[in-house]
Amino acid sequence: MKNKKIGIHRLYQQDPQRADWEVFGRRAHPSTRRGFISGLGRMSALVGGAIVFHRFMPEGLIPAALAETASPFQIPGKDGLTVLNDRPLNAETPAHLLNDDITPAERLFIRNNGATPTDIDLAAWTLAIGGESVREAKSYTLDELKQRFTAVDLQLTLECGGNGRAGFYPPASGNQWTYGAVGCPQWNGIRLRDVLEDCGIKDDAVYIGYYGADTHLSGDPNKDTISRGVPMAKALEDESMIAWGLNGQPLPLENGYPLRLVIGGWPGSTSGKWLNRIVIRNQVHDGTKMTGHSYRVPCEPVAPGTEVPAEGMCIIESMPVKSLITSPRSGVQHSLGEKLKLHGHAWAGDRSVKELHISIDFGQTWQTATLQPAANRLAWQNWDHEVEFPQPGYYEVWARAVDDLGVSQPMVLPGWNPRGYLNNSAHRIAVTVA
Ligand SMILES: Nc1nc2c(c(=O)[nH]1)N[C@H]1C(S)=C(S)[C@@H](COP(=O)(O)O)O[C@H]1N2
Ligand SMILES: [Mo]
Repeated sequence: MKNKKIGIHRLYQQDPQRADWEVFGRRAHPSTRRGFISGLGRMSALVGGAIVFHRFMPEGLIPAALAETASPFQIPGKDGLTVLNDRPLNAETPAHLLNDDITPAERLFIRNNGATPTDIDLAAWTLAIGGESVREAKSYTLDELKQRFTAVDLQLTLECGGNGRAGFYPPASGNQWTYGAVGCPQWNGIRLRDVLEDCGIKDDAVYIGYYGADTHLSGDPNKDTISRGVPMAKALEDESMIAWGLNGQPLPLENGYPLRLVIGGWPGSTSGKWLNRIVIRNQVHDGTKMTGHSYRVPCEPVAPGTEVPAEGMCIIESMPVKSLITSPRSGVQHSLGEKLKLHGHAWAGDRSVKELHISIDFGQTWQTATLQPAANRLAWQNWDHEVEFPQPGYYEVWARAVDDLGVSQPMVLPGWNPRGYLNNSAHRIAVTVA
């Protein structure tokens, strides 16, 4: 059955008590049928303060703080994100709010497949390493991870495989991401490789898989939300991280607090959040959303709208070359005779970006922007440029990146695929010159 995604109001109309549990993890106390036994923290965070009289709050009541808006969630610690779905929570960042070279925590998108874990106990949190191909299964507390392994700080680009899905036609179901399911903060943690090698990797190891503490929307504790992974070669790269920090602060709750994987340059879905277990597999990991059509594209190009059997679908590995114009904001009014300063970022999965081209005449001519090297491998590269306009009127500024193997972003939609992944068509902004 298809996982149906509905908003908070519909959910409460259908079954208010169940909605309490699914949205907030809230359960009434069984003896009194009043008050909360769990979920209070989550509800308090969302309404913006402790609920003083929670003992008397009826079951199945949407808090007024959330009930009055169509998109009710004030996501704690986030600023300016566009909420695409509140169950599971999915929110993207408008391009102009991604202008920082290092993405601030409050501007990093959120892509959840299930319910965010509640009541996280840092002292009790462990990361278990297991699977068929581990020599010695081990478990580490957060303190042990911090003490035993070399600290690493890296800026790594995280982009959802479905970023840009909204552009596909025929449309693909799923979150209709436009441009903002991407960010490049600095991550603080350790190398995944160091932990895997501490346990020992058997010769037949092929893949790793992750598991996290988030829960399935059905409430069924036996179902995983998502459990994906990467081939050993990617897992063992210098930049593949287990992170507890983002820009020097603990990870935001919705971005995986207290521990996550960060696999730079690959679909965001490989960067497991709320990480509590890694398995070293002797076969391609077959966890939830590793198989079928999830995070896969047709192995051979297909005509738009084609139904592709599961056998014809291949796992997405490196993300393609892509760029954003983050300043100015689309729709800006500009004065004739003045130069317009442009700024943005470009990235290319496992590759680097070689050139960034700008057009103000719908692609007739292209100018070359100044492109900075990456802070480290797998971090996005910043670019700057200035343009002048010949006369008053409406213009579009287009940006197009080219990777180190000479592969360019397309202007139009790239290969259509059933789930709407990997749309890396060029970003453009509107400018009115007066
Ligand atoms: N445990 C867990 N890990 C997860 C997910 C999830 O739902 N649960 N979503 C994945 C997907 S599809 C993406 S794109 C990234 C998003 O990371 P972010 O929410 O920190 O931006 O996390 C990945 N890791
Ligand atoms: Mo994703």
